[in-house]
Amino acid sequence: MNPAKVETASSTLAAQVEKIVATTPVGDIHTHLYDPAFGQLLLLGIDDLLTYHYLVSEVFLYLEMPYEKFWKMTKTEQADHIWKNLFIDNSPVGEACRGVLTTLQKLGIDTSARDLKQARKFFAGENPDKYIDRVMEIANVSSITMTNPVFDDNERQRWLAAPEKVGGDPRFKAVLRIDPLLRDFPAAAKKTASWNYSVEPDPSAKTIEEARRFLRDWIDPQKAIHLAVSLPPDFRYPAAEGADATIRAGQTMLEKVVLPVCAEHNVPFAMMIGSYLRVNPDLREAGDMLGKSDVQSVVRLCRAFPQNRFFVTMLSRENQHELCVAARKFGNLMVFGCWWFLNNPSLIEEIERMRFELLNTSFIPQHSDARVLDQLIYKWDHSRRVIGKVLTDKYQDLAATGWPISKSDVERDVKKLLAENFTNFLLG
Ligand code: FIX
Ligand code: ZN
Repeated sequence: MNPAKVETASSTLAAQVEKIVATTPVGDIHTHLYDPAFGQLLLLGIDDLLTYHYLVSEVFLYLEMPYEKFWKMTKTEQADHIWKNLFIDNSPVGEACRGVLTTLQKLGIDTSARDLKQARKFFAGENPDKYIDRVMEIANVSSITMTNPVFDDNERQRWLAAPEKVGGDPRFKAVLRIDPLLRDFPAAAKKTASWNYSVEPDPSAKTIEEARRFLRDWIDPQKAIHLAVSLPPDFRYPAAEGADATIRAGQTMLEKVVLPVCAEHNVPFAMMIGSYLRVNPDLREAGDMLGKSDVQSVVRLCRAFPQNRFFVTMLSRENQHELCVAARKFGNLMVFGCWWFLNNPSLIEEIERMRFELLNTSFIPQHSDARVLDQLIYKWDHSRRVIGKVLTDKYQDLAATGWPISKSDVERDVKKLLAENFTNFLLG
């Protein structure tokens, strides 16, 4: 039967694409959310939304306040302070501010009241488990991928204390996050040694074998769907001549431990490259920033490890074009997301246009990086609008060549972009 021919009049096509993008469930491939079994690690509600580290750094744009004075406030006091300075005394035009308002509005809270009373009343006594379903439904998110940093004691203890409880929620998928292993091996070696692995700061054959055992001991109980790391802009593969022992040890861990264990478990390795941590330590989690990274290091890894699959996102706008071209060269490289400081409509639009033009529909346009459950609502609403707009433009370019766009074409493409490119790449 002839697929229903979607009118290519731009308004009809745009409406069709917008609807399909809005109603296609998304698998969110990278968040910092937790299933309810992790207790207070799962953040939700207006005070967590307002004290999101993006807004913490932004509130200091307006007000010279001693950092310690802010950090001494309670979470509610911090939220009030941020609300007053970023929403009331100044228009909340920033993306993170806008996001709070989109979320409240979609939850049915009257933002025109411009006060927090109604919002606080709404969230009081929310049952996290039921609320997760509600947020996933509003955001149309079918699966939430967590970030599970095994070197973080708070998180690690929860896995060890109740392995049958945490990580068992089908709405959430676990990812084994291993930053210290590659960024600060001496510290990672000390910790793993304290956990009864014979791992020493100097990566001997024994250390390599024990570090592999350590990863194997976590991948399986976590049912980790892949391993992940964030790397600084100066990450290089191979390490530069004369690189210090820590950098060389990190490379050994990557080559001899992480990638072999990923390959044997047939799981991808996700590299998020470009974050300088705590450039302003007084801002704590809000104190990180970006730098331009080296795409050729990604190219060399994809070439040297054809048996591995790599999810890669980079934090610098300046890396995006080269990373797209790298993805054209390697089938084991999957580009994903508009990460962190790129998760703004103007940059999402630029990056997605570039990707459609260079990669067709063979990439993962976005992830939320949500740290607070309710953020799923705004992060996906805002991103779907831009992705839909760009995709419509691309279909209109096709229509102009006489190529008919059917509804089932659009449904097929959007399902790949929002879900199947991820799940298929996981399976290899
Ligand atoms: O390394 C990461 O996973 C980053 O996404 C986070 O560290 C960062 O704080 C963040 O949440 C950005 O959106
Ligand atoms: Zn993240």
